[in-house]
Amino acid sequence: NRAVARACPVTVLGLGAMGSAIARSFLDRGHPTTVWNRTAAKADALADAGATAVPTAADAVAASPLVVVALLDGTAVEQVMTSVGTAITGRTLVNVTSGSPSQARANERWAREHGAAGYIDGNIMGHPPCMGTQNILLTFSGSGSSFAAHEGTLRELGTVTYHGEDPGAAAVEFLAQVATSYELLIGYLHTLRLLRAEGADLAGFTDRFGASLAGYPALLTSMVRAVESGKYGPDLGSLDVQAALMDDLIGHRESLGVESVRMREVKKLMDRRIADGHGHQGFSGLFELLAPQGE
Ligand code: FVH
Repeated sequence: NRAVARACPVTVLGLGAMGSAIARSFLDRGHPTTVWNRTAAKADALADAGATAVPTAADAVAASPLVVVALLDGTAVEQVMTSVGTAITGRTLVNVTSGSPSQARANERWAREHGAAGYIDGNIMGHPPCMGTQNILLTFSGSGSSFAAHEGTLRELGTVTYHGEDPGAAAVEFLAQVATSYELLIGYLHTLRLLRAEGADLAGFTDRFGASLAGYPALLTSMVRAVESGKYGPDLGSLDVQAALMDDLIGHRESLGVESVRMREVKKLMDRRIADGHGHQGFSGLFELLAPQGE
């Protein structure tokens, strides 16, 4: 119930951009909030706003049943947790520091071995000033009972999805989301280079491309169906036709001196697939060439 969730005391370890925004959000919603940061001065503004700043991470953990960790990276989490030790006993540890699935699973083991009530791994997408709004996306996984106990409090931070008991699952989702964005955005930057070299209207193109993204969910759905079934229809046209188009795209980039390494890599994959006798299939079929080595 929200009244209970609002009253739950919370501790935030790490008061960088993200940790400060989280602590501020909890304070704004009436949670008794204890904070700790390696550089103590970063707690001053939050203390002025009503948080309790304490000198050690162990003191901070002892103060609340729910402990949120927002540090730079996995190494920082390891160092701070080592200093916390058994003070974590009986507390629920929510780590929203970005990291790998294996780090998340190791953190869960550490928390269990030190008597924590539960471990929840989290990842955040969004800008710290948006904390406490639906524009912040939080993915969590780990102890289901701990998540159920603190779901109300965690949902106050933004739009939450829970990915099950595997503590590594939230990191899998986060890394997949971020990687896909980077792949898309580097393609977009390449295109802006090309458009600038052509003297075209970059902003106008961006508006049109943005509008075309509305068609992507249907395309992605058809691609994932092809990948899951192993039946690769001619999604964007047959590879035979697409490969010829790729030659034009690469030639255009190179004629303008725009870097084309990644596009050449895609073309190589198409050529391999065609050479293997799959030229009638679509782009999705390249999935077959992206397996981890040895698979
Ligand atoms: N800020 C963002 O936009 C992104 C959004 C996506 C997710 N990330 C992840 O959130 C984690 C925290 O990021 P941050 O933006 O808060 O990072 P900083 O502002 O640089 O603050 C880092 C805090 O970590 C403390 N710290 C670093 N190393 C140690 C250590 N060895 N021992 C103890 N604390 C450590 C640092 O303390 P100090 O330098 O102030 O003393 C800050 O409190 C991160 O995983 C992002 O990937 C944010």
